[in-house]
Amino acid sequence: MERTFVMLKPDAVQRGLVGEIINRFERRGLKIVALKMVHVSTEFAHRHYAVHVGKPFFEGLIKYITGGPVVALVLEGTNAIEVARATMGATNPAKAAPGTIRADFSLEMGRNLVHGSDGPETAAAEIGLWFKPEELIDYGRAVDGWIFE
Ligand code: IDP
Ligand code: MG
Repeated sequence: MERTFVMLKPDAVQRGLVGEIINRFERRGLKIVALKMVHVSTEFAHRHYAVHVGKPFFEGLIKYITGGPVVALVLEGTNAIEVARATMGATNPAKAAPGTIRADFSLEMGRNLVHGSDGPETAAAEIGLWFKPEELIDYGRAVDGWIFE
């Protein structure tokens, strides 16, 4: 069982796509173990996107992500990190496979709706950055036996 950090970016909130996007992760079988809305500061956005400091798109990315509230969540399930990213689609919506969130609802990299951790270390770091331990809820679902073998 694995956990990943997912963020619905400000465009997802503004465009009324929060339910649609969360629905896709839920239908996949991923379990929501944490969920909140946050309007992040520039300082916090720099910490979240620290790996991209200095890149040409960095300042635009910070403006984008601090431009309105986001919805942050932790998802749990088999191969959650890989599965969440596959459900999102490629970073560039033009290259994303049809049926993915980014392909179905977006056009540009700088407005690609959703973030997902890219590996186990990043997932642990991002979950720790965005959530206090007590905000992660351990619970079972009656249907778990029909999703997890
Ligand atoms: P990811 O979100 O698919 O992991 P990253 O390479 O980690 O992609 O980039 C973080 C975010 O920065 C992307 O989701 C996208 O919003 C933005 N971004 C990345 N590359 C570009 C670019 O070349 N132009 C504009 N925005 C970009
Ligand atoms: Mg990334």
